[in-house]
Amino acid sequence: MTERTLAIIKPDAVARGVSGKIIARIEAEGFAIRAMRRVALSKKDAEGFYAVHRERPFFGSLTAFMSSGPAIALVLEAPEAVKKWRQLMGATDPAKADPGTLRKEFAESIERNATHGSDAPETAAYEIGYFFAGMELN
Ligand code: FUP
Repeated sequence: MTERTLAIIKPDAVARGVSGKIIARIEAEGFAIRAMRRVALSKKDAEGFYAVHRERPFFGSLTAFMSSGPAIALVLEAPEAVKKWRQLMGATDPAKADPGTLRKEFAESIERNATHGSDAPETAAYEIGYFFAGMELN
């Protein structure tokens, strides 16, 4: 069944000028891009987005990084998009990511790891709503 997920090309990848390569890969792997926007998150925006992680030791550093420069938010559509996009991203820590995954190729560290993807369809619905209004998704 067709599904949607929220993807983010994070500030490290945008700053290094590899967002085009990542978008090309998204299309080559068969995702439909249903929405896409350059976003400049404030610290508060990043804290809201990562609220589930607020007790974690890396929360302050992660939200500072995510608000350090422009990112690109996308809504990707495909059968089993959540799982498929997480497979394409690879493991959170690039040192553990499989060859051929985006994080293996583009991530610098577990924090500056190039891309984000929702971890479940319910999370995807919430995260898509965090960035995009319904009218942008028709
Ligand atoms: P993922 O779903 O792969 O993005 O990973 P998590 O939800 O576990 O973590 C969310 C983000 O927190 C990661 F993308 C990067 C950051 N993070 C750290 O900076 N340090 C850690 O030890 C774990 C995660």
